[in-house]
Amino acid sequence: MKQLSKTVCVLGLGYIGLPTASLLATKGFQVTGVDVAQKVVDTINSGEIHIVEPDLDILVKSAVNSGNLTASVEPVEADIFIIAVPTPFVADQTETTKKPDLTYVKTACSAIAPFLRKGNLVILESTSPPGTTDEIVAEILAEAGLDVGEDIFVAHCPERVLPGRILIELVENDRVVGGINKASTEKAVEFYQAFVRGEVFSTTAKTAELIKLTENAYRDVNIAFANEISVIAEEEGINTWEVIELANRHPRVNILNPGPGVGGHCIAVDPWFIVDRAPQHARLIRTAREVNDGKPEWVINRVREKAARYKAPVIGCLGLSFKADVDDLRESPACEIAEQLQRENLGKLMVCEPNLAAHSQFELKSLETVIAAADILLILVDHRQFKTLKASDLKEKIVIDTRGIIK
Ligand code: SAJ
Repeated sequence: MKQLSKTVCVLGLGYIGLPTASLLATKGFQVTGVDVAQKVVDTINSGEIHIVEPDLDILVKSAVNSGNLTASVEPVEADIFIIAVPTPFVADQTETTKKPDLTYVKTACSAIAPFLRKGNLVILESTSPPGTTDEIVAEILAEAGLDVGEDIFVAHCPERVLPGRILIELVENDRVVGGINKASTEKAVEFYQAFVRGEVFSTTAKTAELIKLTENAYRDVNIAFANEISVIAEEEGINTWEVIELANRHPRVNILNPGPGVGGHCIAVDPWFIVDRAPQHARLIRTAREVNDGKPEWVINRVREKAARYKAPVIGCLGLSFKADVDDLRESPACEIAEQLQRENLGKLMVCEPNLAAHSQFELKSLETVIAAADILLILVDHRQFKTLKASDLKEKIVIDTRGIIK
């Protein structure tokens, strides 16, 4: 693998930017990581981290100690700029379609424009609607007065890593790189080939943007199918997990896992970017979003039915994060359910989330405490700590297992 002693400036030190910045630093690049939050910058400069991700603490510490990674609130001049900032929805939308909010991308582009020099490469990794790299990124960068495409090169290379496996997938996954022109694509491909073991594929910027959205919409549609089957099965009194397990023994069937809904900042968000772009055609994609977004309410209803049997039930909620073994609460259906149960005051709520030290709304309890006290046990996340639970330990309780972990 080639080692290049180039300088890189990474904008956004979150779940993608920080692992990317520290990986590059340990591969010999001189990296400046930029974040708007001073606290994040200070934490990283002291060799610590502000997010939970396996082995990231070790990587950041060694990157910072080597002198190759420095965090800052301001961008610096560099050979390569990587934009890894969030692309959420526009806040407070009452519409049925949600619109992407590109403010952070625009702000990051404006922030680096004054630091651009001839020969620089700018890569957008943030998930973005088709056209963003060509129309928004390239146009803002042109404010630097350089010829975009000739003097500076611009490409989109969507991140594809799975939280919980980020450091492995950053290196192992194939990547799709789309430049605003051929020269941009070539420069960006060369850069990724220096540290990615997977294959790096070339395309256009707009195609790369749609590929990323397609990947997450594909997953969302398939999870929606599993969630729909689970509701149908449960209401028939049939065990969902048995249906899926045995249906999956057919050689051409591979149903995903139902759950309490779909969360995270990716799969619950990105399909809307397609719906927003093509509302008349994206019918299946929209319906999948609605099915998955409707699942928490269905789970809450099951709790309401069970709670009605008690005068003052203790409801134990296991898990708050959006998926197993992470501390990330973004768009988490588990959080949505726990918050709604608290609002409705159906009983005494007790919450266990082993990946968080504290939560602003819930007083977190140990697994043992919740299990001992709960009349109704609601399993919302399949954290490894919960997977050891057995049906025989929970005999006296009503168990609502949204993840199918109790055998
Ligand atoms: N989920 C289910 N059933 C399943 C699989 C997942 O209910 O069978 C739920 C999870 O519990 C979670 C949500 O879906 O709430 C999403 O979890 P995930 O692990 O499938 O994916 P993310 O959001 O952590 O990461 C996804 C990945 N995309 C794909 O797998 C196509 C990742 O590779 C992307 O980089 C990431 O989105 C992103 O940043 O876009």
